[in-house]
Amino acid sequence: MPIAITREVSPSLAVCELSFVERTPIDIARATAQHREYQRVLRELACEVQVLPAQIDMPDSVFVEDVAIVLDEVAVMTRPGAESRRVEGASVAEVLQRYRTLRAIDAPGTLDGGDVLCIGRRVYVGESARSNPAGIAQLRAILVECGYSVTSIPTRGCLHLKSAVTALDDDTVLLQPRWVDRAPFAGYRIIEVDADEEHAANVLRIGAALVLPACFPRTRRRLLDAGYAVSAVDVSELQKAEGAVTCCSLVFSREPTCRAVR
Ligand code: CIR
Repeated sequence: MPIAITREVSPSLAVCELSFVERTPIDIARATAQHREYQRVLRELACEVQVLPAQIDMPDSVFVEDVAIVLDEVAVMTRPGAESRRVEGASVAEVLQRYRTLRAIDAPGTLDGGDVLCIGRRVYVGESARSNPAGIAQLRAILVECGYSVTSIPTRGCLHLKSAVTALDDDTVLLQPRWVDRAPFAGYRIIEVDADEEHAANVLRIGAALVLPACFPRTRRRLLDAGYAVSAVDVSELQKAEGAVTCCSLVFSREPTCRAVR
């Protein structure tokens, strides 16, 4: 059973960081209800959902994906690109250290988990406003030790690499061609998002199942037609905070396959 670490919506979510989305009012009660429904869907997909308490002084802390990268061998605590988010990692690290050896990205490196896409033994890292070359180099050094290849990929016009591309299985990616080039993913089958659903490339993969925001029915149709099982969740209030579905959890298997080498 995979573990999914989540954190309750902060009452201060409305003052979140925003980069490519205009600020509009966020209904916190609705965001909380949507987040609970998201957690329910994860449980339905056989995840053991762990819930950290809300942090009033950390507006973006519901987006736990950005503070850590959890692989079978190691968990890497990031140093988020937005300074306001650098306090979020400590309580997540407390939970993760029960399951994995922890490593960390140090200054001057910055890295957001939303920029890190793992497909099998391949790791793709977005060169974004949040993840800098020093952070990417540190991640590369840690993961190469564990036997992963690490490829950095420029993004444009979006917050993170995983805003632009996510994996549907180990051979297929879902991609928004406006925000990332297809070329680095030429070895995969590429499904593009529907042209009218700009933000639809961020899909959460739990085993063979996929979770997609409910507001992208056309892309969902494409995925269903390609044979995937897709659960739709309404995350409209979290999307106003520039969040999506991968960012609200850290999903990993309980048992590491081997220990990190140092
Ligand atoms: C931020 O700008 O950091 C948050 N408002 C949204 C983070 C979303 N994270 C993600 O998609 N991995």
